[in-house]
Amino acid sequence: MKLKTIVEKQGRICKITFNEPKNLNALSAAALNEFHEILSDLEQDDQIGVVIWTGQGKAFIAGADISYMRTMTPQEAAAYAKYTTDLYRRMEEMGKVFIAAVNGFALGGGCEFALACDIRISSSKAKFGLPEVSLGILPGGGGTQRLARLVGQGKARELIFTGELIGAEEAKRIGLVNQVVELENLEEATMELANKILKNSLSAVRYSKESIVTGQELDLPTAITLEKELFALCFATEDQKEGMSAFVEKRKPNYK
Ligand code: CO8
Repeated sequence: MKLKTIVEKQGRICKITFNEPKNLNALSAAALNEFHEILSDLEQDDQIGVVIWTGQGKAFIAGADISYMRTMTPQEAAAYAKYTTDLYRRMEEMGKVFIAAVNGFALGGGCEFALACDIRISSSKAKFGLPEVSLGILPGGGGTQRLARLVGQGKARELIFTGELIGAEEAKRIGLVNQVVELENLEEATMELANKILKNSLSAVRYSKESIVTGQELDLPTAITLEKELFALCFATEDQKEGMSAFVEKRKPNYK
């Protein structure tokens, strides 16, 4: 039974709502456990192609649980960071598209969570930031790495060194989020995006993600070689045959 989240599966979409609004959805150890369990379930579920994460109340995720971290030893902090970064890495490595529907505060580990998703759609009311240095720590959930990869070194350093929060429009301007909508339209906009993705071949989307995620960790020639191999693998799928036949026969593809 899930205590911290509401998990709703509908067709090929799974929506997960982090439901601890009282603590602004701070990442407690119990919540992290539950998120890992959800990912284990999703790994086994071939039906699901798109996963949407959102939060209940005024926060998406207000960060790691500060009360929990306060008395940690360096060894405990390392284990906590590993457990958290493993979770984010699992989302990157899974052959599904993860969308963060950022309803409110996405701070610290919450911003890092959104950064590990493939696409971010934000409510106009959301706020983003990595305020860790104001607490005497650094963004240990991948923030020092993923933020710079998304928005560039200069802006990432500014955000991390000042710890300042930015609004949704500024987040969009710097490329941290893909789209900003009013809060009441967040669900609709997210579903619209999910459905656009789901019209396509999910095996092709999965191979594209693998090429992008793995490729950005390689030098360019090696990444291009990987892309070529994955491109060739597409030709072993039913989806390639269906997609190209549908084009030639001037009909819509019917992907399995
Ligand atoms: N941890 C624990 N409790 C929190 C957190 C948090 N991150 N954020 C909010 N809460 C709690 C508050 O303590 C408060 O509890 P209570 O009602 O019992 O006093 C409740 O949520 C409501 O919060 P506020 O009253 O503060 O609400 P406001 O609207 O006044 O303020 C803010 C909203 C601005 C979001 C404010 O709550 C805030 O600044 N929160 C902390 C944000 C922050 O610093 N986040 C970064 C944490 S550090 C981190 O994430 C490190 C990640 C490292 C990677 C993970 C691997 C370890």
